Amino acid sequence: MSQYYSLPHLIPEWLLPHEQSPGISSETCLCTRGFCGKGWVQYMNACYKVEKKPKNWNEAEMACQRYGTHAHLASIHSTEENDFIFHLMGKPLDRLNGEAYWIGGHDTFKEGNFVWTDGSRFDFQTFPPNQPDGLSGENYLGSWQLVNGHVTWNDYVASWKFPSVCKYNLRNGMCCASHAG
Ligand SMILES: [Ca+2]
Ligand SMILES: [Ca+2]
Repeated sequence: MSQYYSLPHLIPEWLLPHEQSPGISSETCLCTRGFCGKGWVQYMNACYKVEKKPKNWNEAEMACQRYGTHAHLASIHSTEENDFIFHLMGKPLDRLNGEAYWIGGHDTFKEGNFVWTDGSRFDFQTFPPNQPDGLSGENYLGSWQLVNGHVTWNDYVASWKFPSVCKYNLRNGMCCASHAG
């Protein structure tokens, strides 16, 4: 990862002094904008795709991977990203009628130790009180439940059928390669 990608999201690109941003060329900057595939929506340096058709968690993850481009069920790393996806999914509010959606977190390797299927760090979480409750087989993260205005997650068994959200990161090499044909 270049230094560029580790910068706080809230700093607009044009505020970055060039002399302190080695590695940012006009080419890499171009490559981080507007290069999501058709049907994907860009937010920051990643692309997202809504999968409306309900699937179980494993099917949902495999469906994301079938898109190639290193796509997986979405990992989420900030409140802003979590809120973005909530709106992208169409604000599903009736969780009692299955209106949750799958994201890429699971704790199948070690109970209570959640990881993301895309391999990124599990550095953000937003669970309501009493979740994750780690009930038998509840090893897969879905969003949501609105608690005090926050979009929160729950651990579910994989067999629930929910819509899902795929994500892939825009990487310089990948988008420049596709740009070059
Ligand atoms: Ca668990
Ligand atoms: Ca649970």
